[in-house]
Amino acid sequence: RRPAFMMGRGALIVFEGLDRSGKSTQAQLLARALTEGGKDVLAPSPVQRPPSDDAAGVEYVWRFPDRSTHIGQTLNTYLSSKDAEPLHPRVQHLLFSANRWERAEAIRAALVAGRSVILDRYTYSGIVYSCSLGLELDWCMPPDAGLPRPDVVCFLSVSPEVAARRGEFGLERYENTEMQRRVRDNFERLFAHTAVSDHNIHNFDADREMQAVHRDIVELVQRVIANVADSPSTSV
Ligand code: DGP
Ligand code: NA
Ligand code: NA
Repeated sequence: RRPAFMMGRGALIVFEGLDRSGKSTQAQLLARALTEGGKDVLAPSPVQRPPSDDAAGVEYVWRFPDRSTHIGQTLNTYLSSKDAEPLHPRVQHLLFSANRWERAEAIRAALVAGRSVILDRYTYSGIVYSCSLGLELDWCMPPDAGLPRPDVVCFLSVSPEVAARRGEFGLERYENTEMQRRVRDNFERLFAHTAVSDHNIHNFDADREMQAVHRDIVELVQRVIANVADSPSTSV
């Protein structure tokens, strides 16, 4: 590895998609591929841990919601328990956004240190799930304004048929066909919005087998990492 002062910044790589689109699997496969290829990454793994100086070659979870923080635990209780205290959609939205802000500085610090960061869900899920609960797109976007802007967004597109074959929905809130259909429509709406359409969003046909999807993602991300090295990190 080159010493940090000789390296350009890292890339912010975001995975988005419906529940059961394979985001977590692809994020982990990518992290492993980049790490083995000598790239310095902060990335998803089954265990959620904060970043540290010895992160090189080690896989980390950067999954939103990050359920390990105080706010994350509130969200976890709400998502996983049917008889949790009700949370108004606007309150939920601000908590999910705050949960991303809790990690903003650490993400930026990693990028500046030349380490790429892989995120399993980010602002796009945040906006889209909240819109699917009936909130207005233009109300949902401002709380995330100023968060580190992704260098690439990998959207894993899965058909309802294939998603259904991947097993029953879990027991969590929002894992039902009706909600997922709204979420899919709202991802389309958001990606067409002028504030977002120039983000580097790529669709991957995630109906294909895991390794085929993975190969396409690695090819794209390696180009992105090479290109961002000399450019400053910006904000959403
Ligand atoms: P996951 O841990 O990836 O299974 O995500 C948990 C659930 O929370 C999933 O159904 C998507 C939803 N979600 C993720 N981020 C947000 C957000 O910012 N706002 C809302 N309302 N829902 C979110
Ligand atoms: Na889920
Ligand atoms: Na996931």
